[in-house]
Amino acid sequence: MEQAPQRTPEREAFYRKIDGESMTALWNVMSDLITPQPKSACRPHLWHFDAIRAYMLEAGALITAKEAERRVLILENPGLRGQSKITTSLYGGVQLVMPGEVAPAHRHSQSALRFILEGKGAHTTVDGERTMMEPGDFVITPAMAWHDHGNASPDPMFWLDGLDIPLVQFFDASFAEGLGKDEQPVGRPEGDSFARYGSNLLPVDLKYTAKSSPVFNYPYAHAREALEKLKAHSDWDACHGVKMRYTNPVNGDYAMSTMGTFIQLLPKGFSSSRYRATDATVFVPVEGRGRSRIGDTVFEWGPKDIFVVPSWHPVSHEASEEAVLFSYSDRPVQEKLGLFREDRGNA
Ligand code: GTQ
Repeated sequence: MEQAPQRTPEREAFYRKIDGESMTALWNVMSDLITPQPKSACRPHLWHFDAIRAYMLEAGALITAKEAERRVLILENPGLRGQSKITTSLYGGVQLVMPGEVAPAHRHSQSALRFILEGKGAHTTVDGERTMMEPGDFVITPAMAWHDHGNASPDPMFWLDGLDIPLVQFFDASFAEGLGKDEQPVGRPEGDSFARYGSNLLPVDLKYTAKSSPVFNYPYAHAREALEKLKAHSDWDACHGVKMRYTNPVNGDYAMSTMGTFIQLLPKGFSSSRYRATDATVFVPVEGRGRSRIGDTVFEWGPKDIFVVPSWHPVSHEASEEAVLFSYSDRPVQEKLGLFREDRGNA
């Protein structure tokens, strides 16, 4: 694209005149609007879990989950401060539920994913079914599903919340309501959805039209076992190691329609090729240690740290110990709209 044309007194006078009529000249803004490559305000960033955890426990002494509705510290991308965004299109936050607490039932048009960081024995109830959560589990709250969280365990429970808040905001499509009580009634036994939809089986006459997967807890133990099996076959992807995406078993699509979720294993000593893609991605190491180079920035990471790779920034990973990384991005949306692009560095 060409640079903006020169400004002259006649042109300036014209711009002022049309400005009063709520109009502006395309040729002055064209090169900012239609860029040859993605130009993002989003920046690479890493939050250490130890720091997040300490601040969260401070927040735990300041406010209850009930009063806060959700006791969450938002992870704000440093290039997008004040906007409650971890990337341009997605939200990230860390939620704490203390022993004995309940985060009261509500529902909204935003979809949420939970990725469990620490603690065992807290639960979430989604549309009448309860699931217990453990570290590494990926749990879904679909759009407009009633949900409340509780912790009957003796330990604080921490998880990462990923929501499509900025996408819903972009479309001005936000709806939300409270149930008016702490907990919704539980109508199905625990494990019902997993047995019905998550066992390589489906109900014989299933007519399923919802956008989100009917499986709402993808246990870490299952994902980890698959990765363990797959790493033995050394056909590791040069950019990703062994990388899998979470799927909706009904149609093989992403588990959620607005956020793609992934789990990958980097074998010890593995060093990945540079990769870039248009989906800015939030990574959460679950096990192991390593480092990621994002453009000129290098992050050393360990379990439960959280880092962001912005759109079209080249990234490469190195695992000093065998590592497992969870990640999420807006890739399903970009794919559906025909916008997703990737560069595996071999072009
Ligand atoms: O747990 O329902 O981080 O509604 C932000 C908004 C969590 C939740 C967040 C929410 C929730």
